[in-house]
Amino acid sequence: MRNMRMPMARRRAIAVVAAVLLAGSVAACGNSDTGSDGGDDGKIVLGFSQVGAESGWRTANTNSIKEAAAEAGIELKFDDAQQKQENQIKAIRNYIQQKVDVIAFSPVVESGWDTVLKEAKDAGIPVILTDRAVDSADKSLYKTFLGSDFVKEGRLSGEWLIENKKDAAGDVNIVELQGTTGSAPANDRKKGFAEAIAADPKLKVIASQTGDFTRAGGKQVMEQFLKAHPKIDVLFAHNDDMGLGALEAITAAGKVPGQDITIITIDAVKDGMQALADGKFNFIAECSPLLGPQLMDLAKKVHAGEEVPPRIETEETTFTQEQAKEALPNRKY
Ligand code: GYE
Repeated sequence: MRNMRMPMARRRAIAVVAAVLLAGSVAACGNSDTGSDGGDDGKIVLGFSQVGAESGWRTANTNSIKEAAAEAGIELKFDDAQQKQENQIKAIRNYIQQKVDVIAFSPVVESGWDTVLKEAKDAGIPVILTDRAVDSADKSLYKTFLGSDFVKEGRLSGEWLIENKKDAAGDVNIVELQGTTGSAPANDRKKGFAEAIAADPKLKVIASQTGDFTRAGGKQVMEQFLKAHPKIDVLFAHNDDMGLGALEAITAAGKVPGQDITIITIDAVKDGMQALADGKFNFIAECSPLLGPQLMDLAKKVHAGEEVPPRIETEETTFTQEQAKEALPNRKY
């Protein structure tokens, strides 16, 4: 009855609001019931924020994601953050505004994600961490983390070195080229390696600095190491690219890589495997960049509201020079 006494304009306005609300809830139902809406053509829309294009690994990872999205019929929105966290946060906020169905990203560093992840959660958009982890205490901010065990990669590298240098007389001087400061692979590979070599007190890390996962960085920092330290026995590089850059510095300093200096790297991309097969590197712990197909699978599942395991680990191996020669012809990246 009271309604009847309302002015006509007011009643109309309420009707419009109600209609909009109803339409909104129908659309939202459609979303969760059918498991697809987003794209104009009904495809799932996945917003992906990539770290950058800093290494051979990253290029292979980007290709894998683009190819797998096309194959899975998922519409991919892709952004390259050029190794900057602020660019990643911007990209994620854009994806939230565009109401994509799923957000995935490879966090350049581990810290500082809680605010933007909370925004995605409040917008009801599921997030998948790809390749690298975040250190958020609230695990409900993302659905799952797909990627490698970086601590294990560091540990396997250290264990190989212990075995390789078990008969060495006197101190074994190690220099370390770290990945991007604050990134999960740099933190974890350093940790795993240090834990493993602690078992043999003659193995000593005499210098450790970031080369930012790039060839240029690896070369530049290795030049400094060679100038500052007359006796370097081992180089542990957190990825192939920095090791490849360091090769140039080592050769320029008149030393023979793989002989005068034992070189251990991580990734096992083609150029790294070639250096290993050629005797310039001595050991590589593999880290697979081919995460695309699993990521698309997970995107479909979280979009459909299915439960997924909170951690999905990539399967990996290690390579000696002999094993690299054998594996190289069939390497995909
Ligand atoms: O090892 C390195 C890249 O996050 C696992 O990032 C990845 C690392 C990879 O730049 O080459």
